[in-house]
Amino acid sequence: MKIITQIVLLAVAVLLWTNLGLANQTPCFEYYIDMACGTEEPAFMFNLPDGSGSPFTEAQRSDGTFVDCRIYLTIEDCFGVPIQGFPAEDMWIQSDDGSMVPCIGGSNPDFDTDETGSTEWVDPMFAGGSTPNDVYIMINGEMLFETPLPLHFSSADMSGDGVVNLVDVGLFSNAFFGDYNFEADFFHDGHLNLADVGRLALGIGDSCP
Ligand SMILES: [Ca+2]
Ligand SMILES: [Ca+2]
Repeated sequence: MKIITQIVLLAVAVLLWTNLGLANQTPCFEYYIDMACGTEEPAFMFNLPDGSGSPFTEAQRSDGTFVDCRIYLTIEDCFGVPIQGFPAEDMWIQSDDGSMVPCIGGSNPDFDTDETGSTEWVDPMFAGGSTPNDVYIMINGEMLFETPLPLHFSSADMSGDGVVNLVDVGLFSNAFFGDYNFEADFFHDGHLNLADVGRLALGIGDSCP
């Protein structure tokens, strides 16, 4: 696995993992996150509710440059033994203010942790709403790290109701004309133009599964 840039983030957390029948114990887990694009610069992704938006490998910098921002998460116990089979459904990405609205399961990683204790976010999320603010990785409802991911999301489902329809076209129109608005910069290059309209057009009619 080629990891271009290593991060930084390491935490030790204690969870009750009832799936292992350990509800009366407190197994110790260590979590490691790597992001291929590093954490120094923000990156932006475009989501659609049907999962046809940007994969994490096609995030964009502020100037529109494409960048691979896939996320690797590894879980080990406190003896360094990989935790295999940790359910993808118990891990997700969440915005701190709820402004990014995933479909059910729409921001989980791509698979349960494998034999190395690892999973990845590569496939596009299924989501609406937008996140100029901070987003975090959650494990069983707990924030994994206090450091936010350097990722921001926009979506043609601007209303965040799980479908792209005329309501969103109206919201886009309001955001498109006037001062620059991050929420309408679907092809994220710092400008609102036909590339953004094109991404809206591609999304019209899409809905959560
Ligand atoms: Ca909508
Ligand atoms: Ca743009």
